Amino acid sequence: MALISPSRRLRRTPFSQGVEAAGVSAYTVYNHMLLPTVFRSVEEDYHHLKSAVQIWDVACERQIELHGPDAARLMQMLTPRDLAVMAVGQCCYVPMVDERGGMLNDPVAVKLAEDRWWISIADSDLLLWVKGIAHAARLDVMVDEPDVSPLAVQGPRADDLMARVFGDAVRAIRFFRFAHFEFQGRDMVIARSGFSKQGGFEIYVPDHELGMPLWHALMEAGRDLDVRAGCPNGIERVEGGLLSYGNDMTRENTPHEAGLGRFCNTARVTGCIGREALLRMDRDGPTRQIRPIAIDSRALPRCDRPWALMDGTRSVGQITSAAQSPDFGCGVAIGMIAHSHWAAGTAVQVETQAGRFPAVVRDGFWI
Ligand code: THG
Repeated sequence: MALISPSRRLRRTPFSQGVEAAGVSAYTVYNHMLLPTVFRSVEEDYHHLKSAVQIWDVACERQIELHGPDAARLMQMLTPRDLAVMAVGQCCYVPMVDERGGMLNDPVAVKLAEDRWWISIADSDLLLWVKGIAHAARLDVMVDEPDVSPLAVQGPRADDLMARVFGDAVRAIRFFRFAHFEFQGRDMVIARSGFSKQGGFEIYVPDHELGMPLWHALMEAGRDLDVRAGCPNGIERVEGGLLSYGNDMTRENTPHEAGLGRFCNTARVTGCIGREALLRMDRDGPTRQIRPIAIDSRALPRCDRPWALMDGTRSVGQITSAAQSPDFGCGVAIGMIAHSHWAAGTAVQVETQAGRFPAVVRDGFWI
């Protein structure tokens, strides 16, 4: 593939300099920003992520800040997940839908204070929707994108590395909780979260100038832990069933189809957008849904377009993410498949640009 021309519209991050020095070999574009996808090779990065610790430039997980008396009310308008039970210091994975119940984003909500929230967004222009809602509903709340850039520390040695830079107190942070720490005299929100199943943290870096000093401090402190620059890994995240908005689900899908029905408390949440549509979906149930699918393959082409899922000549769904797994010795995939074929054990075929492969629906993801 040809190169993509950089320009102001394709934003660099506070860590881009470190990423480049570490020898990044491929990027994708996410929220109009650079997101590394490969350093050495996807396979080598994968084995290293599962055995050591990596520093990830995930600044493209942009924050939408809600601040003001109506922040909590606006937040609950934006998601069918019940936020009444959410405490300050907590993070929540929250589906967001439009008035028809179509997925707009699947961000992580971060409750900083009763009247101050961050929405840590996936790849869609959610800021425009949130500003539009706040304005049209005449809410008393500031909606903005602050200069806050997440840096993830992921892998089995993440706790040890983080303790060296921030102190042993980071070890006490529970999953999807955060606490405040200091780095060079500045406050940083640190959460136990991240887009891998290997464990780790996300540091919300509060301005551009702190980016490279923090990057260097982590790299320095982790030398003997074999710390490396890394990025969300295309094999590991499919093994773990972590969904990618725009790939695995779009505005054409409901949270129920995306398997995110468990994060919707629509009956209880009276003020959320899309409520009527979601209640109908609660009643009827989806006719297609995301499933883990094992492909009988030795190697797979790049899954850069949806692959048809076939039962003979009949199309029964599509694969939206897939990769050959070194650890499981098969192709691992995320697919949207019709009710008639979604039962675990169902045999199907996958139509790729490199030909047809046999596949089987699984009852759970690999990790
Ligand atoms: N971290 C932060 N922001 C993000 C992401 C992130 N924004 C973009 C994108 N990732 C949002 N999508 C996801 C998808 C899955 C998870 C987090 C964000 C995730 N899921 C866990 C799981 O499915 O096992 C836990 C979900 C739960 O139980 O609450 O972590 O990664 N800051």
